[in-house]
Amino acid sequence: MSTPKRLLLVNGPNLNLLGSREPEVYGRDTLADVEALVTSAAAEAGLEVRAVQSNHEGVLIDAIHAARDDCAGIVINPGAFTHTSIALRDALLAAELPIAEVHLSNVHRREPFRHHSYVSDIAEVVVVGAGVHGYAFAVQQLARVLS
Ligand code: CA2
Repeated sequence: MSTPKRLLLVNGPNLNLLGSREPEVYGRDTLADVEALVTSAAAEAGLEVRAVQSNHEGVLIDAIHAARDDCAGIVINPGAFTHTSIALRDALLAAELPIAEVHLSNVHRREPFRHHSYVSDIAEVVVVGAGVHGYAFAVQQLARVLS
């Protein structure tokens, strides 16, 4: 039997606060709920998940570098680093893995500084404004890309 393929789930700064503040913007689900949802959606597609959340750019970059060795794709909500981090973009490019970018909120209906993403043009899949369900959809679409 072959080894199951693995996805890296990356959640960026402040997403550890999910469910505790701003429910009108980000919903009531917690980060643990998101990780369970992604694990379940991935299992349905025969994929495993390694989850990382950090408020530190370098920690996220190290996790993305490590994914190159043992992951088949990356599901990422980079949080505010979406709009600022060329370093994160470079790490994603270096990983040479298919990327699904997820945002809980519809960033295009928010402040202009949230309209630009350093990730979208290097992602296979971009899902915005679908709340936590966007993560499950991103997994399904990434699985399709990988199959
Ligand atoms: O909509 C998204 O998923 C975002 O990536 C969330 C980021 C924001 O900077 C992006 O523009 C869009 C912010 C995550 C903050 O998460 C919180 C969750 C609960 C309470 C406070 C912050």
